[in-house]
Amino acid sequence: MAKTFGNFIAGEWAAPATGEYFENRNPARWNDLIGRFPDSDGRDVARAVRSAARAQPGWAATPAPARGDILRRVGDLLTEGKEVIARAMTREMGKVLTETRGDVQEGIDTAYYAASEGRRLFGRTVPSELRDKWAMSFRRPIGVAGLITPFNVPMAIPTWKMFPALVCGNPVILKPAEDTPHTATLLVETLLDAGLPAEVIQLVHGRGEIVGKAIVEHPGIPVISFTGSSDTGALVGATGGRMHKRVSLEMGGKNAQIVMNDADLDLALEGVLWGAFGTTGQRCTATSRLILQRKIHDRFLRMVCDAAERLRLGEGLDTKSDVGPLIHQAAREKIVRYVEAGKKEGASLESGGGIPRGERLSRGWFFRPTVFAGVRPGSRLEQEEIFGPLLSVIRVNDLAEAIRVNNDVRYGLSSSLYTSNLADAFRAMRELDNGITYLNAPTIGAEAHLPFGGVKQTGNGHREGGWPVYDFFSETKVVYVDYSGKLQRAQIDTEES
Ligand code: UN1
Repeated sequence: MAKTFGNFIAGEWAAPATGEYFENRNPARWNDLIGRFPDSDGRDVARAVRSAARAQPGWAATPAPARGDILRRVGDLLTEGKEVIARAMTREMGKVLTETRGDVQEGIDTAYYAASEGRRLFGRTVPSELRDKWAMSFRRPIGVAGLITPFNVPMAIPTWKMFPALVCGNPVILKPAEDTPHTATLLVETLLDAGLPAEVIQLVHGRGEIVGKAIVEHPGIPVISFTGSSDTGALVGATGGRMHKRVSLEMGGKNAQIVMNDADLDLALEGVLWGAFGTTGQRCTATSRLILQRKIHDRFLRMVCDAAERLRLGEGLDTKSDVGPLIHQAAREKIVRYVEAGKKEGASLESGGGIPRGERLSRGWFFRPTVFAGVRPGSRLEQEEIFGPLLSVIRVNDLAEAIRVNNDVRYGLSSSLYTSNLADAFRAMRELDNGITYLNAPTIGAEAHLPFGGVKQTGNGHREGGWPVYDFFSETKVVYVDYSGKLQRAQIDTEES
């Protein structure tokens, strides 16, 4: 009998108001039921907000270094539990164990960064333009933070949002993806074990269109951080705008790896395999376009296809597997539809393109690593975020054309350029229209202590990770202290001056 899990609201594990649950199954093996999780609704969100609001004054009054100390313990506990959490994550999400270990490691890195930030959270002191007057800024918490996170990086992405929000003094409500509720549960248990006051964290499981929507629309949640599709992000942003909320949106990508004639092709090959087929292509940073300069096009395409065919599909817990399944049936059906669209658009299917045969993989949502060549700039395959193991290859004449193709999409998360020409590298750094550019490295691999995010319809100007996220989760307060003993008027000319 599979376990029934609860929400974590008002300091205890609780059944949802609906009394309904949804099943969480292993995407590599449908008959493996992990557990039943709450199919919550707005009533659970409302209770969570009331509880978090109760916790807020006490948490805000806790010195930031002490808040950071709790996160250091979280980092220690995640380190101890890394293998157990990684295995649970692979079981519910599907990606291979090396990747789920990396996902937990990114949470650990984020915890230690946040812990040390508890001893910084810098404000500024600057000179006043007037005599005997002091001017400074410092940070205050905002209030209850609503965090809505996706399935593909089920530990790191919640920690990117949650740990800075907590260090800045805000209680949090987490709504994890309905595909990865178990990893979120393990994260919340870890925070509680580390000594976080219980009502400072609330976990509400359920569907985006019900629980996510209720969080976005609740007037008691002034700050929202969302990672997901650009379409849903637009709805979150619209509601946030109407309700004067602060909203951080991390959305789609259509990332390209560019390979120039002078590149180290073996290195570029390793990069594209990891970028395109790691996490089965289900990353916002996944390489979904490969832009090749004319002279190396045919040779490199062959190298990619040969290597893609050798990748071994399988359950993520099996150490021989390179590529796990897609997250669910609908995700796989979407890839099937894109393969059809690609063929209709006249692109040439060079490798993969179908569901693997054979008993071993028959109970999971597997799809073969797929490569299309001759993909036309502007076509659907070239423009739309696919979120699966499908790589579109485009041929170009020179760097200027490669940059144009890279930039000519609605998204702008990451890009990668393989070249040995220093001048080209610097030109591309400036002109590639993305939040992150990698030189001689794949489109994935962001580190926790640098800003993460993209331009255009990938984001709305905020960044996660690194230092800017601490600004997102705090209000800046400015204080002027006038100790001159007289009225001094800024900007007003006086007779003496
Ligand atoms: C995502 O693509 O959804 O850069 C986040 C990376 C990871 C984070 C990925 N550190 O690939």
